Amino acid sequence: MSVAARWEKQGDIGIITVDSPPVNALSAPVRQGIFDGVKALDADPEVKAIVLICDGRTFIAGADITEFGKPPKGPDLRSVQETMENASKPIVAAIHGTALGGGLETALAAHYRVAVPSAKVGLPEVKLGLLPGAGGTQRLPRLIGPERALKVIVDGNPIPAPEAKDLDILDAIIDGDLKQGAIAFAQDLVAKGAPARRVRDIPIDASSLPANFFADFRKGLAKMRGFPAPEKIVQCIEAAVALPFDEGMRIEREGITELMASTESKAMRYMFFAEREVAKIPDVPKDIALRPINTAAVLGAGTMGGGIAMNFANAGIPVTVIEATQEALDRGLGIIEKNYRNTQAKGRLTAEEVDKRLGLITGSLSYDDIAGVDIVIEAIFENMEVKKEVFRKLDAILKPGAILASNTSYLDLNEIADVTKRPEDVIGLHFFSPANVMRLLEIVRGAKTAKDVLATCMALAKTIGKIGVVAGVCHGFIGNRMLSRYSAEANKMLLEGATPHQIDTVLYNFGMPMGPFQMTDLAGLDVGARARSEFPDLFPIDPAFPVFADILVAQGRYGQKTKAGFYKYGDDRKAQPDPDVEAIIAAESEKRGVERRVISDEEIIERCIYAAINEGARELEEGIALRPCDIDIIWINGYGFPSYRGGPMFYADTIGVDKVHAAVEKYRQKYGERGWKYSSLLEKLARAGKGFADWKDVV
Ligand code: 3H9
Repeated sequence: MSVAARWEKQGDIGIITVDSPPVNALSAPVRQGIFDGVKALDADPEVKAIVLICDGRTFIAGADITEFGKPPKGPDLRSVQETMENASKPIVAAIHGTALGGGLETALAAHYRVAVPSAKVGLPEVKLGLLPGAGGTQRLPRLIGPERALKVIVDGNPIPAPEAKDLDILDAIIDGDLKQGAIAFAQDLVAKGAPARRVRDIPIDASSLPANFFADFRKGLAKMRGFPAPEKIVQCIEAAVALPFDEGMRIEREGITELMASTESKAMRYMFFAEREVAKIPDVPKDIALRPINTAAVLGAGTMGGGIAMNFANAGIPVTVIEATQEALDRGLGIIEKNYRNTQAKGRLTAEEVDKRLGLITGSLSYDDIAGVDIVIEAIFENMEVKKEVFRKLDAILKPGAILASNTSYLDLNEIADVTKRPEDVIGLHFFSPANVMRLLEIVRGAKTAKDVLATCMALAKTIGKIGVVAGVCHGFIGNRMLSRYSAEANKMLLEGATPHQIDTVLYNFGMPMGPFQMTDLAGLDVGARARSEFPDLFPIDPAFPVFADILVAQGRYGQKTKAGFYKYGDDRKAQPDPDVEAIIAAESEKRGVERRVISDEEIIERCIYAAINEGARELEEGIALRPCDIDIIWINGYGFPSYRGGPMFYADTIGVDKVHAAVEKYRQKYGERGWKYSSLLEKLARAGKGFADWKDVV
C-alpha cells in the first residue's frame, strides 16, 4: 500500500481511503495509491463495487501544485483516471470538504459521485491561469451539457453540493456519515445491477446548443484582457462537442501544456502560495493565543468608517459607529443602509439579511458607549494632532486588553501609540476604499505592537473577508509609498512631453484597471490638493516640477465630479482627452523652459513601474515589507496591478532585475537621487544575476 492511500473491504464493497494532509492533493504517492487500490480491488472477486473517500478535512483538493514544472514521478493522473474509468466494477467517489480541480476530475473518472451537503466541488484551474487538464473539459460537458460546463469552468468558483446535485455533477447527497452513506449507495448499485457508468461514453447533443453559442460566449471574454486561459477553455469545450473523447483529450493536453509554461500561469500560481505566505509572520508563533474580538467600534462615519463598520456587520460582529454630531452620524448610517439596500436590489442579499446586518450597527455620539468593546478602529481625517487627542481619549476609557487601531494611510503610527499608556495594544489597520469591497488590509506593526495584537488582527482580517499583509511604519507604508513614486513620475512626464491620455493608455494596456490620471479624476483632484496644502510635510513636492493636479484645481477642475479634471466628461462619464488640459500642460513646459519631447511607451512603463519596484526594494532592505510576496499581494489587491503579472516584484523577475536596475540607474543619473533613491538590494541582485525570488541570498 502507498503511504498516502490504503484500501480495505467491508463485505462486498472495496474502500480506498486517501490520507495525505493537509488537503489530499494528488501528489505522486496519492496517484500511486489510488492506482494500486483500484487495480487490487477490481481484481478481487469478492468485491462488487468500490468507494473512493478521503481522510482529513477534505476530498482531493486538486493536483499537487508544488509538483508543477518538476519532472513527473509515478503514474500520471490520466493513467490513474483511465484505470478507474475502465474498472469493471462501479466506483463511487464520496466527497466532503472541497473536490477541486484534479480532485473533481478524479471524481468524474469514477462512475458515480455522492457528497455531504456541506461539500463544494469545482474546477478552479482558471484562477491559476490553467484549464482543467485531467479530462475536466471533456467529461464535464458530457455529464452536465456544454453550456453549463463552460460556465462552471470559466468561472472557476466552487459550487455547493446541493447546487452540484441540481446540475447533475453529483448523483446523491448523503446526510449523516459519509462513509456509511457511500457504502449503502454502492450496495444499492450492486443490488440493482447498475453498470460502471463511464462519463466518457455519454453522448453530447450538439443540436441543443443555441446558435452562435461559442461566438457569443467569446464576446463576454473580451473584458478578461491578459488572461489566455478562458479562450483555451472555450476551445476545449468546442472540441468536446465536435470531436471524439480521445481527440478532445489531446486538445486539452496541448492547451494545458501551453498554459503551464506561460508567464501568466506562473504568476497566478505564485500568487496562490503568496496569499498563504503573507499570513505567516516569522517571529510570531503560529499557536499564539489570540484576543477575542466579539465587539467592535469605528470612529468616524465617513465613507471609510462606514465601509469598515459594514465589514464587521457582514461578519456578524456588532459594531458601534461614533461621530461628533448627530447630523454626521445620521448621514453616515444612511449611506450604510443605502449601500445594503442596493446590494439587496441586485439580489445579492435578502431583506432579512440586510435587516440583520443593519441591526448589528449602532450609532452613538459618546465614547462612553464603547468603553467595553474589544477593538476600536479610528477612521477620522489625517491629522496627527487630532489623532493623538483621540488616542489619549481611547486610552483613558477602553477596557484593558482592547485593541486600539488607526486607519491612517500615511502617519507615524509610533507617534500615535506613544501618547497612550499601552502602545503594545496599538496597531494600524489600513483599509482601502471602498472598505467594504476592497480585499486588502495593510496591517501596520508599530515598534511596540504586541505579537498577540498583530496575530489577532491577522486573524480578524480573515474573519472579515480580507487578506491581511503586515507592513512596518514609514511614510505611506508599503503600498502608498510605492504609489507616490509611480504617480510622481507620471506627473513629471507630463511636463516633459507626454499627455494624460498617453500615459493612462500605456498603463491600462500594461494591465492596470486605469491609468493614474483617470484614477485621480475619479478620486477627486481637490482631495490630494487639500492634503498637500494642509500637510506640506506629509506630501513633500519636488520644486523642479509643477503638480498639475493643483494647477487644474485652481481652475475649478476637480475631476469627474465637476465633469472636468485631467479629462473632460460628458453625461456618460466617459473620459475624453481635453485640448485645454494639453494646452495648460504645454504652457507650463514653456514657462519652465522644458523642451517637450516624444516620450516612448517603454519610458512610461519604466518610469512608473520601475520606480515603484525600486521603492519596493528599498522597503525590503528597511524591513518595512517582510518579503517580496507581501508587496505583490498589496499591489494586486489594493492597487489593481494585473494578477497575471504576479505583482511588481514578481514582474521584475520576469523581465530581469538587472534590466530594471540598469534603467533605474539611467534615471538616477538624469534626475538625481531625490526621486530615484538608491537601493542596495536592487544593485546586489542585479550584480549577482538574481531576482527577488532569491533576495535572501544577497542580504
Ligand atoms: C489542478 O488540479 C490541475 C488539474 O486540472 C490537473 C493537471 C494535470 N497543491 O488554502 P489553505 C496547501 S490545479 C499543493 O491554507 P484552506 C496550501 O499551500 C489545482 N498544496 O487551506 C497550504 O499549505 P501551507 C486545482 C496545496 O482550508 C495548505 O495546503 N485546485 C494545494 O483555507 C492548506 O491550504 C485548486 O486550485 C494544492 N492543490 O483551503 C485548489 N491546495 O499550510 C487549491 C492547498 O504550507 N486549494 N495546498 O501554507 C484551495 O483552494 C484551498 O487550499 C482549499 C483549502 C479550499 C482546498
